Amino acid sequence: MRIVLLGPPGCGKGTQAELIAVNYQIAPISTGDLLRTEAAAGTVLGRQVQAVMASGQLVSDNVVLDMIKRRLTESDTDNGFLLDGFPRTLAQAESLDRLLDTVQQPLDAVVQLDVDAAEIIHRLLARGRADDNEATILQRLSVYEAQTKPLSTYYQRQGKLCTVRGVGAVDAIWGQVYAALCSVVPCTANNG
Ligand code: B4P
Repeated sequence: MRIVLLGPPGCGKGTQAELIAVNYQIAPISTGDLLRTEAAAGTVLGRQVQAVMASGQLVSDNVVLDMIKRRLTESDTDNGFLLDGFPRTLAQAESLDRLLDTVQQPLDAVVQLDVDAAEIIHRLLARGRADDNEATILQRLSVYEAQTKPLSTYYQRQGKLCTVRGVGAVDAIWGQVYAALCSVVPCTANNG
């Protein structure tokens, strides 16, 4: 299974990504986590990444694409992968499609989690990560609307988009995500 998880910041991507990865036994890949690891390493690139993330803007497509290309060559992705927070721009989505076309392993499904802005602000202020202050959250939401939201139409046209409302208990949302994935590909997960 090759799956993309789409949705605004704080919609529960990280939470549902873990459940999908465990149940389908595929590699969870979060570009946010990869970028935070780079930032924590304190390299020149890491310091640049840290500043961009703190501002609520997106890190450049080239940096993110290089990371993803390297990560997808690792052997734990042989059985499939779940991309959490990638792609976030049309250019990233098109590059991913080209990359997967060359190995004849197209995406199976794209799951979009829908959560309204008020709930997102409430959740992220409660989480309190370095980029979870109100000004940065509003900036991230506006970047999402402008640059990432158009990806729903992109994947809808490919017939791969499933949308799930991401509000309520985590387990109940997972049940809907699983049902949505089963409507696209036969149910093979161990949905315990
Ligand atoms: P990310 O790390 O992807 O952060 P995020 O969008 O805020 O999502 P996250 O996964 O953390 O939140 P989640 O919904 O799981 O990106 C951070 C930054 O990295 C970006 O702003 C950007 O600068 C950069 N970046 C990342 N990918 C990039 C790319 N491809 N291109 C360019 N730049 C990129 O969880 C949020 C909170 O909600 C948690 O506290 C969780 O416990 C809670 N929650 C989850 N489900 C819930 C539920 N059902 N009810 C209540 N709370 C819930």
